[in-house]
Amino acid sequence: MNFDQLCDYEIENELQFVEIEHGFTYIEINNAKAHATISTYSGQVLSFRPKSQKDDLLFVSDKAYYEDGKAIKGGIPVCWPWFGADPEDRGGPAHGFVRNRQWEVTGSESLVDGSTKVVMGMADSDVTREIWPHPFKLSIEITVGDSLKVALVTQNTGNESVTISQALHTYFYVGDIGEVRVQGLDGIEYIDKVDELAEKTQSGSVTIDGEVDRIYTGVTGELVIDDESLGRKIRIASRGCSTAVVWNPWIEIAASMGDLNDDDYRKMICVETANAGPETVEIAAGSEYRLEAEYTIES
Ligand code: TA6
Repeated sequence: MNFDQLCDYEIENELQFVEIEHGFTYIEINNAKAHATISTYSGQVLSFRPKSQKDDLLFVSDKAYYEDGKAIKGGIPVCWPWFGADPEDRGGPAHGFVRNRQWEVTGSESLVDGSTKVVMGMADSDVTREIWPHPFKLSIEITVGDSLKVALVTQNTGNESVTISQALHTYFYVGDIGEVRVQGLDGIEYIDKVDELAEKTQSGSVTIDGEVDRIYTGVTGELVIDDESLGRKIRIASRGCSTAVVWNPWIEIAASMGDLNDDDYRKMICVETANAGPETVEIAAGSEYRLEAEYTIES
């Protein structure tokens, strides 16, 4: 899809395409309610800021890689058709292969409530079937308004059922990680990836004072990131899943990552809407599956 073809999806004074120095194309949405930046490489929201807010919803690393085949560190990376390591041990990349490649724009729309919707997608090809031997259509619907809505829609276009795991691996911007509490997980069981996959139960809010990498299972309600340092709360309403992943790399892992500054661990937290860990999703031949998240900032 060349730049001229993309421009067919422009909406005057609302949705524009911008070519970026490193060869990527961004979708810039600016409507009466909010501003958002979305990368067509990786199908990834990089910025969302309601007009009423001074700070972005999302964290993006200053040292993020913008290179074909690499993931952009920050925003909302899409992990699909697996979360974590390749479950079939075929040597596929961590967190799947769609955050590392170009998506097509397939729709854009100005909605009656003043929001703007854009849709991107991809389908199986010789290249994807080498990594994951299944036919599919994948699309991401992004709606930018008072809230940010993201829906990841998997269509099984083959003749056999497929099993996937997936996540919206959202990096939220926080003022200072020491003043952040994740609410809504009290009493919920989790797998602790920094303690040999021990099964534990959350007591109270999640606070971060060391490396945290947890897969919470059986999550039913809304989650809230209460950030006292920015004086705001982020509400996360998810559908199509009962798993939430909470990740902060803390000091040593942040320092070891080439695409994070040493002190970035204080400025971010990942709270992920996922079908992951024990929760995988089987999609029957010819069916589709929706994983949805809506993010609202309150201050
Ligand atoms: O979602 C948490 C996690 O799987 C961590 O285990 C950590 O490996 C992280 O994601 C890596 O994310 P990245 O975007 O660096 O690939």
